[in-house]
Amino acid sequence: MKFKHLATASFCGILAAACAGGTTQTKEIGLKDVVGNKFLVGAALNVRQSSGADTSSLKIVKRHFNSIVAENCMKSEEIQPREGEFFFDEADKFVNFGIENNMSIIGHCLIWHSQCPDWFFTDDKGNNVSPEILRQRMKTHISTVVGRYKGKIKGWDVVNEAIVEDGSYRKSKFYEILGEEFIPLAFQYAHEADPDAELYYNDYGMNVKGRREGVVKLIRSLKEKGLRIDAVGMQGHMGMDYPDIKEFEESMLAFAAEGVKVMITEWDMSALPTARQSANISDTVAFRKSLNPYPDALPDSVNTAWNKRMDEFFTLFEKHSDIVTRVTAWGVSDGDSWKNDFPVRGRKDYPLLFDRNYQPKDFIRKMIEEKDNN
Ligand code: 9MR
Repeated sequence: MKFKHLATASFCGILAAACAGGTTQTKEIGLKDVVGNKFLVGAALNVRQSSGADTSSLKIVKRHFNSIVAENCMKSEEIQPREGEFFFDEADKFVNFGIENNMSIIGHCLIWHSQCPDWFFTDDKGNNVSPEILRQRMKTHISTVVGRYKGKIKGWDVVNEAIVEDGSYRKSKFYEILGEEFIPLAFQYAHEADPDAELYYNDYGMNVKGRREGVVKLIRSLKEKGLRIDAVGMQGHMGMDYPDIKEFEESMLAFAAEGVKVMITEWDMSALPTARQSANISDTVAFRKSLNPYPDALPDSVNTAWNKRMDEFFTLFEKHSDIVTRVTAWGVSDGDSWKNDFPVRGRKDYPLLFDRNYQPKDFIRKMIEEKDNN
């Protein structure tokens, strides 16, 4: 076999493997090789990526990640925009990409107050439907979507963002019509549709004490009802001054103590001034120049501080690799991130593991170089 040099990136990270015939084949080291089997490392894909159009991003995805989640194409407004009209084209491409590349595929998300079309909750006259009708609509939605990808999706974010900071239930339409019952029902329907799929509860701001306690109560109540819940997804939408790493760790341990695994989902860290600590997309703040201080490039001092803080969190995830089963970035490279428009529209942010030139950030590059030197 001829010497095969696959590296194209501008930093080292080549894993040499001796072949049986005495020749050498090389493989680019990725983040997934650094992490090994401690936990899965994933990225959220947008539709340009899962359809194959964005080839620069896909090089990164194939090299560094062994898990993917759909950033948008499986949300209810995308997949069932009108009652009974399912649109699976983009979700099919996403799932096929994962299968072709032998990745653990995560479904996001089945029941969420946001990006859920109005028809879900209303009748012909625009009034709220009865609990019975909403139950039926949830069941049809969940069993159709989960059923279509049965055996292909490793796990589903069954319910997203249903508990608020004081630990109480978000006053969503699901809650208004069904009360607390909508969560166990969603888990039950998902399990019936694919008994082998893992099932997760996913939320942001999970370091906050009230929400932590609310989620712990929720896990207990699902388990008391005999329902399956495999893990809690702790969305990792972070900033330079939040969350407190100790509080974040406390929540990780609190969830694990209830007998579920922990997944760091939706990981990104804004390098910009914090305008608001929320991942709820209606919580926006008006643009001000002072909130967009680095429109050209990130100053070295901020870049260093950002990498240090990301590294501290990654070290925390590795420290708890007995309970952490997946760490997923919310996007591939900075140019794609939702953070460029949230909570303030039109900022230039630097929140992901790869920069706008598809190069790994320093803390990732260092981990790869260390692995390469060993
Ligand atoms: O990143 C997603 C963005 O492209 C969408 O416009 C937005 C609304 O659907 O959702 C973003 O992803 C959210 C995720 O689905 C749930 N947690 C918060 C994320 C950021 O809003």
